[in-house]
Amino acid sequence: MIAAALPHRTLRPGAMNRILIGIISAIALPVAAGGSTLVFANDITIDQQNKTFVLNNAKVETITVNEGDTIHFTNKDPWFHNIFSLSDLKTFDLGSYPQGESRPVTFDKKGTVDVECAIHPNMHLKVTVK
Ligand SMILES: [Cu+2]
Repeated sequence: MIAAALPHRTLRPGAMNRILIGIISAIALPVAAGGSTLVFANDITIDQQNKTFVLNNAKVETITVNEGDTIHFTNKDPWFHNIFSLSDLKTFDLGSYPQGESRPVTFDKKGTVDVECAIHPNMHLKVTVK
């Protein structure tokens, strides 16, 4: 009777990493080949400054965001603002809050949302969610 000895194999340092990379590639490749696109939600800050909505230090009256994005409404004025919307797509009321405070709204459906301030009727921001 002949005992066939199996070759004794040990993994060299780094071999496990290569195996893991191979496994990860096998999972990731079909996704890439299928044309799927991973879209990550963005966080956007819109300031309330001089009783206007301000994006990157410039007055803004319309903005387009992606579905799932969150706008952080940050009060930079030395008085209160109360940001709200009565739009069917996204009805919200952030309440009154002072300078330095920020409150988030996530826009989770496609369409248009009119954002206003309950304290300053001239403040308007149209958010288009695509
Ligand atoms: Cu206001």
